[in-house]
Amino acid sequence: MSLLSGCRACRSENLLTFLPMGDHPLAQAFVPPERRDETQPKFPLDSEVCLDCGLIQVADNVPANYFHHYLYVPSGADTMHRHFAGLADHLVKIAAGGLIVDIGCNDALLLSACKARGARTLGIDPAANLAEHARARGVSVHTDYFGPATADRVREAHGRAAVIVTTNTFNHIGDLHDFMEGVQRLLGDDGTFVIEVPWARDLLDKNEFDTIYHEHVSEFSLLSVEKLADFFGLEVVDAIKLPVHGGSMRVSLRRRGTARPTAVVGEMLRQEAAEGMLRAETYTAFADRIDDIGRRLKAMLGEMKTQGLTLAGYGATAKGNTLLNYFQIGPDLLDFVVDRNPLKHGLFSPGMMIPVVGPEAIEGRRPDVLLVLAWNFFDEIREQQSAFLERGGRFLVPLPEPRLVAREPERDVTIENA
Ligand code: JHZ
Ligand code: ZN
Repeated sequence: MSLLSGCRACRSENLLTFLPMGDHPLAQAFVPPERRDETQPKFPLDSEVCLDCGLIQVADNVPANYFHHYLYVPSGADTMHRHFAGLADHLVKIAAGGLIVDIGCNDALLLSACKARGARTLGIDPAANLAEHARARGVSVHTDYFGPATADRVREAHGRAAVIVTTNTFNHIGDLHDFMEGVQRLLGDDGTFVIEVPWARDLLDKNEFDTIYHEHVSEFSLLSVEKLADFFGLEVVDAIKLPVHGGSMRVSLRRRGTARPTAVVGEMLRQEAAEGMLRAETYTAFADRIDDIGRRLKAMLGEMKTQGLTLAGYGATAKGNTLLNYFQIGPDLLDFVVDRNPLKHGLFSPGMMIPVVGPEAIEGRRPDVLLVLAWNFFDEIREQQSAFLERGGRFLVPLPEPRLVAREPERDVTIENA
């Protein structure tokens, strides 16, 4: 049974439910101590895929005002500072003095980099708390959800955009057609719309099921972006694969006929179809792999616990909460989860109710093993935590396959069967 009436991108009804994960709390609904005993609302998290365009999606259950106050900022990771500096170089070049609008600008990490390079910028984001951070960086933000009405208001006040960019936001959008209608109204005739999102191909190849949650209602194939764009007279003119967030893509769209698509676009579209992104078996095999990983991971954690080791998590991530809740890894296994973001300290992880504390607990409470819930930043975390590794601590990286990482690289082991 499908909770969606049709594909969010291409409107097809050819949907397959392939990973029914059951009811989950919202992935970033971290719980303050005074609400510990309340029952948390849960919503079905049942992944479906459109077999006509390869868009992986879940029904949009997030309450309407959910994004008005937001806990996540990209600035917590050095990797993202470097990444957005590179993107800013590109955007400023193609904007050529015109307005750059970032939809879902968060704390303006990207736009402040654009501004520093001399660009005219405007952020749009519904999170009032984050707009304050953005303004502190000197970036103006229009605080609202994006859609045709917001697009008209912004266009009236600032004119049309040379570049509209949206990073890790397009996958949060429940009504993609409404959003695209807004883009079409705000984008200049010669403008470029740049989308950065996790790429569904990487999700499938690297078992990244945990990046599916109620905020991430879609995981895009390039095929799905192309089909969606077509409804609005836009076309994909370039696509670049990126390493961030477990594998993403940067897709550039323009009004049809205003630029010739690069060869990469056709090649990537062909590959997606040829490599099974429109075949049911690809998704059922993926779901089987995930369940198998869950069994092995839990067995490993249980075994280490029996040995008397202290276990904790690294990264109070949204994706971590999908993984913890789906695999039922709770405070009986992990004593606490550390995270650098102070907004999350003192709270409990949604569902599993594991306490979140600052990274200093790694030295203070000396866990033996850290389950890496921010596996997308593992290189950065590993570098930072050299003292933990030096004293014999080990990381357990859950995906693509559960793997223990110790100080000497040769002691990395992939557990085939726990
Ligand atoms: P990170 C969020 O997902 C939510 P999450 C959201 N839906 C989205 O789209 C993606 O981001 C982009 C911490 N950290 O980026 C900081 C350390 O503590 O994987 C963050 O809280 N130490 C908007 O939550 C978390 O890990 C470190 O050294 O899954 C990483 O969160 C580093 C590098 C990070 O996103
Ligand atoms: Zn579709």
